[in-house]
Amino acid sequence: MTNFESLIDESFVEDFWRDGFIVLRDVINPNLVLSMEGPIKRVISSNSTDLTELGSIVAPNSVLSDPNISSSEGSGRFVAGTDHWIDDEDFADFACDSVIPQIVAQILRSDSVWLYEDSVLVKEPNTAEETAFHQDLSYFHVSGEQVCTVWVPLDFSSPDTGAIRFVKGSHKDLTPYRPNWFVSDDPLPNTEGERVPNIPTDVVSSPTLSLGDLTIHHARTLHGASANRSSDQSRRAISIRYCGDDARYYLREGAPLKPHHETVSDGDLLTHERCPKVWPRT
Ligand SMILES: O=C(O)CCC(=O)C(=O)O
Repeated sequence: MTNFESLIDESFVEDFWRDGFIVLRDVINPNLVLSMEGPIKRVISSNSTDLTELGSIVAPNSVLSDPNISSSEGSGRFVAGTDHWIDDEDFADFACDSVIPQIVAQILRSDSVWLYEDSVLVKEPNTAEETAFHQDLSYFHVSGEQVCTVWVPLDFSSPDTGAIRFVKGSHKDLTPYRPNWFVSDDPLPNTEGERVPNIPTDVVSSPTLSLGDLTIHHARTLHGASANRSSDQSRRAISIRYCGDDARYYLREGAPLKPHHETVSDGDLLTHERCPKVWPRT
């Protein structure tokens, strides 16, 4: 595989395949990450109505119909959207032309990398909603081992301010778990698999992240995120899902469909323009 220059130490690749997630510190230019503040504001505020009409301002995996997932307890909102790269050049550049695809190729040990989708996830100050534990693969219409999510925070994120958290090693559990509503652990209707079990706190890793850091988790890794208890700091993140060489389309009953999924069949290569190849760059 890969004959391009390594951007990260090989030990991170081993950690990813052993633990199902990694934390990479200082790997992406903070100015580039901060340059996404405006685009995030734009898609969350100005596009929310349009995207809601399109059914795509929803939770990151396109399952919630309400664009503003408000906590009943906190005053903050949890706002999320997907597939901004399709219409927004800033998101396309970030997902396709930043350093991220090359890092993903190395982590996935893959010659090529395809973009599956991007998401924006904002937990405003005082958002009481936790992100329920879930497994990304169960929302994706793909199969394969080389599938992952990159989570890039724009704000300092800790267990008190909405940090992403992972169940270490859970990618090795081959049980398919049903996708849930993202802010509730109720499974989506008509989906296959087991319900995500209750997760004991002592098996959860909840890294504290700063600007320039990112995490990468395997698509089978169980993960969620804490509430944002800060009274004055948002927790903004961009989450990008990528596939490697062994990924093939695989349609999952009940999981949210994107328009192009109507045109693909199980076993197809990811050659559709809505799943662009982002590494190597041509
Ligand atoms: O940011 C969050 O609250 C959860 C992120 C997540 O689950 C994901 O990006 O897959």
